[in-house]
Amino acid sequence: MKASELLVKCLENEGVEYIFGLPGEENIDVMDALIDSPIEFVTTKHEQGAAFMADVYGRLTGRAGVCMSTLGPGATNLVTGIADANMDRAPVVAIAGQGATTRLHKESHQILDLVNLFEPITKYSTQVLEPEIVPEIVRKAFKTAENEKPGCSFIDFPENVAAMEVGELKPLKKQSATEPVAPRGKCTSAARYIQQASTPVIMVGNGVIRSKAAREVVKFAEKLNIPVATTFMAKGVIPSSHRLSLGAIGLKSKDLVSFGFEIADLIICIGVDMVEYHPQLWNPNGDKKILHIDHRPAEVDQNYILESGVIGDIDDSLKRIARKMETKPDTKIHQLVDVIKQEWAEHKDDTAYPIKPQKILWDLRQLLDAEDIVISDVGAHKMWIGRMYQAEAPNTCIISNGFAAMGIALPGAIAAKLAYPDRKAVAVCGDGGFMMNNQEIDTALRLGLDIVILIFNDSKYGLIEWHQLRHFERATKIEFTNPDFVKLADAFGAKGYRVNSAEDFIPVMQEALLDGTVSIVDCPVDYAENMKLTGKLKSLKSPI
Ligand SMILES: Cc1ncc(C[n+]2csc(CCOP(=O)(O)OP(=O)(O)O)c2C)c(N)n1
Ligand SMILES: [Mg+2]
Repeated sequence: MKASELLVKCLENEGVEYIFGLPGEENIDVMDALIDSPIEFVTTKHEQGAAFMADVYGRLTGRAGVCMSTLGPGATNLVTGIADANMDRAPVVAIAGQGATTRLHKESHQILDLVNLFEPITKYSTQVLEPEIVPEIVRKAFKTAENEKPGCSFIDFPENVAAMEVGELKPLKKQSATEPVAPRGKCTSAARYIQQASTPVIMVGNGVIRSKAAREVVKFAEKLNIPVATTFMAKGVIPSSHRLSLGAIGLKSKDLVSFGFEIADLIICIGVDMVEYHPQLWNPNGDKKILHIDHRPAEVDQNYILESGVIGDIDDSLKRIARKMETKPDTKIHQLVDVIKQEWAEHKDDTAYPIKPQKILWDLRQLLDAEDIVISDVGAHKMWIGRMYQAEAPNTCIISNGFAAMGIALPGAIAAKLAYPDRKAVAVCGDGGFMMNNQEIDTALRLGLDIVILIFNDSKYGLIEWHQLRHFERATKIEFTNPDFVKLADAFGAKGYRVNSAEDFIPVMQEALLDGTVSIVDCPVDYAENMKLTGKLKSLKSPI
């Protein structure tokens, strides 16, 4: 057996279904070994697309998504997607071919020190220097990527090592550690802090989704009667329609939910990770009492000083804390729930065109089932989705808010459809982000996937215009020209639609969702709403 065949056996042993990537000269041995494997290699049009697919696959399944490239330029093309996965805490294993070990010591065609390149954007970055160590390296890569907090592993596989004979080595047994539980004293003191608090609020982060503790969070909130706000990356942990849901927190400016945090005398942070949302934004004076319930100790931050931390399996901690607790009375924060929900519905009957982002998202919600998946790209549309899209279940609204890289949504929708073939997958993109990875339409078509790409069309880098206007009251260099998206769809062999009025949106989307192929919906959006929101939030008076 060759080392490349052993690598593939090790990947099979890890339960890998798909490898997203691009073949190259230096990974031909692995590509050849894959012919005899049940693992499906998904050929993408760009390595960045492959990395984003692995990223979203990992985030949705909790099992490492795998992507592969060749050396040099193939590997550098992986970088953005890998950095995104690593910072969004999505488990990914990236493998790159490399030149032979006989030429790594000198200047040589396409040779780059990949282990060092990937070091700051992974949890583990290594090179296979001997064929015998393949089983250990693969096992370690998956274990490291999948363990809390998840992230990326990178394996550099030189071509001469890949071709070497290894004899009959076997993959290592898959083992995963059981999360330790929190000490009893910590649960008791957490219960005491909550008991003493008169106006507590819960803030939930993506750690809850990763550890599949959403149901327990809802039970905990219900038993204690405490309202819950989620980060953008934790949308759906508590259904938006729930009587205790305050929606999501994530804007840089003050928002309705901020009034709840302002008056709260205890903020119970569950699975919260500050890469998702900076604590300075909800605790500007650093004086809030914070209870941190998570798998891992909190990051050090002057705006995140803890009253107490409960470190251990989240599900278990919540059960044990709740057991000691009585239901608490309603507080003023409860009154925010209705105010926030009224705002989601404010523009549902608006017929203005271009369409208001609020109206698009309201209508989109009506068209999708609770388990269908929306993947947001990065831009102004993400802010609206984060703030207003009503997610009803965890992992049904994927937002990148750690690294926040444009271009994730279309490859992400491909991964979502592969992970959950029975659910609908809608990539909601800005026109800028869509154009960064639109070539993956071909990948989706080749795979025979039905996905809908909904483009918020403003012919601008809308979010940047919004920032510029907020800071300087004028904007620069944010405009661009789009291709005709309907013709672009046609050129790929996909379906293309243009929304010509607000009333058009639902029927067009209904058709697109039923097409059974890749459909692109070009939807002109009215981003005048961005600055209107800024103005509104600036002069917001507390409704409670
Ligand atoms: C890869 C990448 N480049 C640049 C940025 C900075 N950035 C964030 S949003 C944005 C503009 C997004 O424009 P578009 O995709 O059209 O979405 P819109 O804001 O118009 O909804 C930019 C340039 C980023 N997050 N990621
Ligand atoms: Mg745009």
